[in-house]
Amino acid sequence: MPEAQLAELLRRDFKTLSVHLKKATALAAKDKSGHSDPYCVLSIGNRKLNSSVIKKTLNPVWDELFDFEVFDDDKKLTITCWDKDLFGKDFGMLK
Ligand SMILES: [Ca+2]
Repeated sequence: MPEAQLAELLRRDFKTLSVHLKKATALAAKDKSGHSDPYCVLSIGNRKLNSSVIKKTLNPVWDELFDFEVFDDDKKLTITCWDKDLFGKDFGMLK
């Protein structure tokens, strides 16, 4: 971590937010097989963390823990669920 960035981190008052990503149910099927390979992107401000990919399911169970440094001006946690594909880009949001 660059020194300036570290100094900024120490100057600002932050707390740690622990997020427990448990599971999703009845996701849309994005692959021809009738399944999806879901993973989640969790973001607060400009910090992003990815969950693992659970292959070939519409009812993924992640049961993963994430720790975020949260500052006073952070307003929201966004969790977006995506389908992972081997070739090409991830193409869509699962709702
Ligand atoms: Ca896929």
